[in-house]
Amino acid sequence: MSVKIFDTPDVQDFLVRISGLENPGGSERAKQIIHRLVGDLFRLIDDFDITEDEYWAGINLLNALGSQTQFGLLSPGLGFDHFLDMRHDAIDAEAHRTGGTPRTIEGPLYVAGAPEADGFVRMSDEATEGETMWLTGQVRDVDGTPIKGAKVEIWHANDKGGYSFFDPSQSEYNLRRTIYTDSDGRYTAHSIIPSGYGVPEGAPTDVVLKSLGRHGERPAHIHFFISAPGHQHLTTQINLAGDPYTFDDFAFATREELVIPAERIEDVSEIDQRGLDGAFS
Ligand code: MBD
Ligand code: FE
Repeated sequence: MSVKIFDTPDVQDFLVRISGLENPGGSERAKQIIHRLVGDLFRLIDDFDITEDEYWAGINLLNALGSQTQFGLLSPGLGFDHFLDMRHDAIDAEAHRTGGTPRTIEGPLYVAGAPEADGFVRMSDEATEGETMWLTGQVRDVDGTPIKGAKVEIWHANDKGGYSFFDPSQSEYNLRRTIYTDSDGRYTAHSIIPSGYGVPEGAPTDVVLKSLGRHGERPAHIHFFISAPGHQHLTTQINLAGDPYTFDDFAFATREELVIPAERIEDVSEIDQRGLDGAFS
């Protein structure tokens, strides 16, 4: 049995009352957005003949997502974060702001207040297992001029794919640091190679992805915020090349230019020296 009531005057009048469109006070923008959002969902219920059981299962899923603070995880999984980046890219293109390292999504696991250092930092605590990774780079403006004192915030997972603050086995701020670039705009971090992240098995986000025949895996990646006075803030990531999920990221964050081949170096003493000098990139 299929009934369609959306286009009836009763439902249309009802929508106007729900969204307060004719009420004084409140926010015009909120009224219009709710009118559209609720209206689109009413129409969807009509068009797909959503049953009452399906509707209440949906409400229960939203409650589960909220109670486990997983909207921030479902959001990139459903492509909203990347869609907002695509809009941001288009806004920049229209304003002729081009060049530089591409942006990509922040994700839900940034934590403010990481320890700060100048030029060089060790990111991992003594208990952190994993293979040593040296991360080094140079912050330049779009013309290629190095920026001294730029703020480089870096955060990444451990070798099991867990992030400090979300993984209780790690100490506070493990694998999260802020580095200010040296006089050449360079920074160097000593850390460990991260593993990819996977959405927790059985979590509400996993339930949604499984219902779509999708997985919740991300390739190994390292997050960056780069900022300097007078410059646009950059949110980005790099991916370590060779991961099976590099171009199959559940969060759609991979961009070709951000896939970096790691270089294996055996002579540690030489690297320590080069790293501390900040003389390679
Ligand atoms: C992550 O580590 C992440 O970067 C994103 C976007 C989503 C989930 C976990
Ligand atoms: Fe991440």
